Amino acid sequence: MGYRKESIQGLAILGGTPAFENALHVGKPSLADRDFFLLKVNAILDRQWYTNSGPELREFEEAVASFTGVRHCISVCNGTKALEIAIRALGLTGEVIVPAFTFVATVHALYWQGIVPVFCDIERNAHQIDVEKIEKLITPRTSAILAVHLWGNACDIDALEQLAEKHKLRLVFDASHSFGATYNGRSIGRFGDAEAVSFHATKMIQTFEGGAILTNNDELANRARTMTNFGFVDYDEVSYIGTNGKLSEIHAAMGLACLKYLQPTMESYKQRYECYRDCLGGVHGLRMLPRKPGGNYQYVVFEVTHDLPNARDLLCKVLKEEGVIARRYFYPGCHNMAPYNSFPASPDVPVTDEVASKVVVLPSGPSVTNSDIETIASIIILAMQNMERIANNLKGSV
Ligand code: T4K
Repeated sequence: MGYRKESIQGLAILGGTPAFENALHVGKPSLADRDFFLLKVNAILDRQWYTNSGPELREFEEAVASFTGVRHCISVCNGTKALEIAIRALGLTGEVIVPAFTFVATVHALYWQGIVPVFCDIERNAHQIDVEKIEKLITPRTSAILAVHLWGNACDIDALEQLAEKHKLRLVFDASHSFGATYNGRSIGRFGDAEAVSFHATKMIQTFEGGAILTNNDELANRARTMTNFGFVDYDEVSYIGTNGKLSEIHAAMGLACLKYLQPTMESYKQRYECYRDCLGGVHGLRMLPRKPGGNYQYVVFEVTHDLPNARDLLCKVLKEEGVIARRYFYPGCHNMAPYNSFPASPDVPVTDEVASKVVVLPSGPSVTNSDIETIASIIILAMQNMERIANNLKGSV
């Protein structure tokens, strides 16, 4: 890191930035047992069975299903595809209610299938979909609610299940952030009609790229698995439209290598979260997002509540110049991104708009040490104390 106290205080800053790949990033990949992975790579090469439901994939799916306590795990090539296939296999149509504050893949997965996303606001405390605002968005065209367990915390599953039941809607969860998290003591992955997880390189369990559909519904699982493999139910027999959503053997092997380290990985995320809380809890102008019981600690999320309206962006700029790549996830909100920003009616999502202008996600991957966190915290504290001066010095550049 290029941290220099004098430079920040003098605010002549912004020189000597380290190379991008040497900076501290939000999403460094999780630990994996490297020797175990390499042994598996050799076995895959010897076996010459590289994809199409080989032994590594089957073992990975069984391990994920057993860990989450769900009947079926259908692994796919990424989390976006997991959402798309779940949506399609459930036969969703018309409109689906989805939070405006999420990674854009959640919303794209709907629109890609010709389904209109109807944006719901989030609640203020933990940024989850605001269940109380859903009911007024339901129309005769609504087929489902697609809720997101944002930041590794479960959303209000009981209330969502009741609402879905009352209105006879399907309920799907985007659990991309939430592997390893629980809700009332039960693993995320077991709720709703289906849950979609991501095993992207930046996630708690990663397969380079990857994802899975988790469900207890046998029929849905069967359909999703068939759709993942072009719709084939037998050699030469296709029963419905499918796609190529398969995860390869080498990806599955990486997943197994990461699963071996799941407990220490989760523990290390918790430890870094607590270090941030100890260093930055109570700093004026900052609010650390609370972790809900059972949350997995994957994301370290703050809101910059400083009076200056662009304080969050100024802080990100200072951090970047000091070699810390903090992220403004999920700015500016999906409803403000194309093509959704040209929908005829703008959604009423004031909390999303406010939160999107305040959130900063700090580096918390396994390569981030306590000493890195202390340094990041020092930069942030200095920047918060000098925000007006930073704003003057950077006028026009942010
Ligand atoms: N739903 C939700 C709620 C999601 O958050 C996501 C994905 C999805 C659905 C879709 O799942 P996938 O189809 O992706 O499986 C990243 C991830 O690419 C994305 O998976 C994730 N959510 C999203 C929150 O973050 P970007 O555009 O921020 O990625 P990028 O390349 O800037 O990487 C983030 C940081 O991680 C960088 O600062 C560098 C570091 N990094 C990244 C990679 C790929 C590494 O250190 N090593 C790496 O290999 O989207």
